[in-house]
Order: sequence, then C-alpha cells, then structure tokens
Amino acid sequence: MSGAAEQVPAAGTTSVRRSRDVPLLVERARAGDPRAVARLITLVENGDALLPAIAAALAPYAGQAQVVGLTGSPGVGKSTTTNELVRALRAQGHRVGVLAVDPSSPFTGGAILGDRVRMQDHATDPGVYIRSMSSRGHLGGLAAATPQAVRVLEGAGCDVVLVETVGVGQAEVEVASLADTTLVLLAPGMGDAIQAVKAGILEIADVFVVNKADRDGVDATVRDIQGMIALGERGPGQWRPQVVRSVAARGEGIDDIAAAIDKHRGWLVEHGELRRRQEARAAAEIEAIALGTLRARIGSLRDGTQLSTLAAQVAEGATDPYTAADELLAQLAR
Ligand SMILES: Nc1nc2c(ncn2[C@@H]2O[C@H](COP(=O)(O)OP(=O)(O)OP(=O)(O)O)[C@@H](O)[C@H]2O)c(=O)[nH]1
Ligand SMILES: [Mg+2]
Repeated sequence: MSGAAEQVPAAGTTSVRRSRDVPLLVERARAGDPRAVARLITLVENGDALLPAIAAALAPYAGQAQVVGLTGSPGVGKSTTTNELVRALRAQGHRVGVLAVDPSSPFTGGAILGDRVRMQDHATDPGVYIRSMSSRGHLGGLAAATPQAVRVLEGAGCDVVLVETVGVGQAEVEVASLADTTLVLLAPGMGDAIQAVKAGILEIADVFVVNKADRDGVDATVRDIQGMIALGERGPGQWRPQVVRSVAARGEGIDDIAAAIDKHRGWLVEHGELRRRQEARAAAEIEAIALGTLRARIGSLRDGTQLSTLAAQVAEGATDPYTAADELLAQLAR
C-alpha cells in the first residue's frame, strides 16, 4: 500500500480493501463485490477486533449455503477435485465459494500456491470466490475462524461453499466437522485407509472418494474402505458412507461425487440431521469463543496479582489447584 492511498482513501477499490466500515463491507459483499468479500475474510482470519460486529452483521444469512468439506492426505487430489466440482456446480448455475484451509502452517505456504494454480480456471468467474486461509492471528485458530469465513461467503450469496483442508491431524477433523457433508479423499497405495482410521477421519466421512483411480491398487483401496464401513455399527435410518472412484486430473467421476453429495444432502434434510448438525456446530462455536475469551482474560491476569497469589498458595500447599481454579473463575465472573 502506498502512503498516498493511506492518507487519501479514495472511493472504490482502495476504500473497500482497507475499510473498517462493517455495514458498508457487508452491503458490498451482498452485492457481490469480491473485494468486500476478501476484506471481510481477512478481518476474520486476523481475528480483528471487528469480528463480533462482522458476526452480528452476517447472522441473518447463516445456514443458507450448503457446506461441503474435502479432506485427505497431502497431494491426494483435493484441489484438483475441488476445481472440477466448482466446474460442475457452476454448470448447474450455483454460486460457489471455496476456502482452502491449511491448519498445519501459520503462514501461507507452497501448498496454497499450488491450490491457486490448480483453481485458476475459475479466477475470472464472478460466480466463484476462492480464498486460502492460514491460522495467522485468530484466537481460536482455524477451527474458530473457518465458520466465520463460511458465513462471509454465505452472506455473499454462495449457494455452495467448498472447504479444502489438508488431512494431517486433529485440526482438519475440527474444520471438516463444520461441513454439512464431508468428503474424505484417498488414493491407491498410500496406506490412506489405515491412516484415516488412526486420525479419526473415518467417523467424519460421509463420502469416500478414491481418487487417482487411474493408478494400480484402486480395487484394493475400495475394498479396504468398504470393509471398514461394514465394520462400523449403524442403526436403521443412519447414513452409510458412500464410496466413489475418481480421476480428478481428467475430470472423471466428478458427476458421481456430485451425485453422492446430493444424496447425502437429501438424507440430511429428510432426517432432520441438517438442523442438528448446524446446531452442533453453533454450540461448538459458542464454546470456542467463550473459552477463547476466558483464556484471554486469564492470560491478562498472569502478571496481575490474582493468578500469582493463587499460584503461590498452591505452590506452598495453602490451597489445592481445584479450589484455586474455582476462585479464579469466580474472580473472572465478577
Ligand atoms: N494420476 C492422477 N493424478 C492426479 C489425480 N488427481 C490429481 N492428481 C495430481 O496429484 C497432484 C496433487 O493434486 P492436488 O489436487 O494439488 O492435491 P491436494 O490434495 O490438493 O494437495 P495438497 O493441497 O498439497 O494437500 C497434482 O499433480 C495433480 O495433477 C488423478 O486422479 N490421477
Ligand atoms: Mg490442495
């Protein structure tokens, strides 16, 4: 940014890109201005002090988009699949938002750059927003920032929001759990099926996509997954994860993936599960925000007398840590 732009925020581009006027930004985002969408997501990602105001302004648009999560090991083909799904959804006339989330790195890295390259087919399409996110400044990390970013895209009129996360640990399970429908991508011969069980990914998968089906071992991978699904206990009326094959790099199997997503969507609606998931997500979000606030307050006490006094008492055996924690919470509430 130039100094001149800083001093003279002219109308148009500059003012939207730097604006802190939440009602204006939300109004522009509603009207489909991609700069306003980008600005709002940046504020969300950075955990800006405007976050509560942004959340309040976006609240009326909650739950309007279908949120689809894609997760899986690095390089399994998430971005390629996302790119193809965007194409299919655009052909159906949907407005589409894409969030590429990297929970493993606090900085935007090479993988994200790759995403940009692979998704640039849609770079000039006004019906598509594509955005990468890292866990830069947000208090609760990406798990807390991502739902708000989804709301921004919902507010901007996206019918479908695709959230790509690298499957490397607990973080992506959290991020994936914000989706209505979660796709877990696997590839033949990567030992992915076993890793999926270990990482707890199996429980979150609504659809398994065996990508790179042009490679050897695809039948064995499909068998492994179907075996695991068969082992899972499922009551009547419960969703049975679908298994779909694809060669995303050639655009093959994308219609099958889209059909599996639709089928799951139908099941969610039919069983009242959509609302249940939305409420569970809201509960997790409220809890995360409350805990974040609490942690920040306790942090601010650290140099103060209350926590150090209690700590000294516990250290010398004058009181126990549970009693001290109760006392601390009581002080915070006051
Ligand atoms: N053979 C084959 N290669 C594929 C297929 N789909 C994607 N690839 C290739 O696999 C590589 C990784 O694809 P990406 O879509 O970037 O994978 P990703 O899961 O998004 O990767 P990260 O975001 O880095 O975790 C690229 O070189 C793709 O061209 C496929 O169906 N078959
Ligand atoms: Mg990717």
